[in-house]
Amino acid sequence: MTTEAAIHTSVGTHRDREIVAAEVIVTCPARNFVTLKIVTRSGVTGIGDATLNGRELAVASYLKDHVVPNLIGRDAGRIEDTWQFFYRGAYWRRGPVTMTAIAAVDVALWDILGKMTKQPLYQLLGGRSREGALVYGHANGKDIDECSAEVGKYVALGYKAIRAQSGVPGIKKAYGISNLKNAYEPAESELPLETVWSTSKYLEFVPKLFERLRNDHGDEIELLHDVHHRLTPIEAARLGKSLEPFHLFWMEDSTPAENQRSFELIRKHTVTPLAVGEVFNSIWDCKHLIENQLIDYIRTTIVHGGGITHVRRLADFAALHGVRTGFHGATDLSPACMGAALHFDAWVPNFGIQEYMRHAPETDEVFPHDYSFKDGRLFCGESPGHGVTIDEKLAAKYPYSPKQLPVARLEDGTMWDW
Ligand code: EZ4
Ligand code: CO
Repeated sequence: MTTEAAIHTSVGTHRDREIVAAEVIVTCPARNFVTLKIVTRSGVTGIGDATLNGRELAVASYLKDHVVPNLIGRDAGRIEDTWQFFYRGAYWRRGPVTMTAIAAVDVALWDILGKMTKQPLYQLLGGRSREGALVYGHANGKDIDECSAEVGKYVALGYKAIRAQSGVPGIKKAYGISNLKNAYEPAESELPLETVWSTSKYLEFVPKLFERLRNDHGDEIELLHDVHHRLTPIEAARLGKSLEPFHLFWMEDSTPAENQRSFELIRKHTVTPLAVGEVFNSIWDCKHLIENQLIDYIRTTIVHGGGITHVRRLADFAALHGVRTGFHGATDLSPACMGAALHFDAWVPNFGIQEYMRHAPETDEVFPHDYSFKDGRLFCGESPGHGVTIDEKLAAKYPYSPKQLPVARLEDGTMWDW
């Protein structure tokens, strides 16, 4: 027989690789996560993160209602074809819900391929370019004193790069500030929390924060800052310029990026490196930014950018233009995303940095994983696939809890970007 079903390869026969089950698991161990689990006829299981913060059930429904019925009977080894099927086959292109769902399928299939070939994911991508991925942690405080003390704690933990966010005098609830007992979790209420924003107060304050951090912690530590889409392009240019003496590793999301040309204006005025893209879901969201070298780091993640298959394409495109990766890694991206990201980070030649907000202990227990932190870096493990599994029994003990992200208004009540 020369039919495909009879051809025996190192990844089994077509029959072995046939997808026989796919399940969407929604769980809330400290926060909500959506996970897709795919099982082959030979009993190999792979998982992919499908979490879209504040819109979790939209992705769960997209997967259950529209993707899972198409997965049954497919060859789990046809990763590229499956990606193209769900991307082109949806007719409706791109968008965070679709691309997150496609990513979940894609990552689960790469995980299965790793297990079938007994190779860690980084090996399938082309092998290691480095041992560990430089990560940045999150220091924040209600004021400069508290923020600086937190930076000190991260230095003591061995971090080489730290994102700093501080409460701003006159702004009641600035972005990125936790109560310090818990990690910062913006989706904290069932309906969006209303926050108030003042650009002028913020712009006056931020250079003072970084002046103090350089005074307290020296020049060697890498410092980062997230503007979280609050400024207009010219305001972003001013902030970048005023932060130049403190040589930040990057200024993140300084203005919304739907209009990619906005960054031309920022770039014209400042040499502060620019990072953007945690809300992007395809190469098309950053094509102009990358081609014109308007940014330095692209933050699109595996989970929201269509999985390994699409983000690899994006990273290769970025490499041609001197743009490096700096994946989003907040706690609303599950350990399954972090595992996949760390394998990608171990391989990708144009790696820059990886965001790392530590997950809550409950989250870590539901998603057993083999990555580990040492000396400011995260190291992916050597187990086949991406090295992250899900304890379904434990997951079932944490039912979904509706939560949405906050919104922001200017002081006169006008809706603004959160
Ligand atoms: O607000 O992940 O860089 N990190 C961030 C995060 C995002 C949340 C949104 O779900 O901007 O804190
Ligand atoms: Co951000």
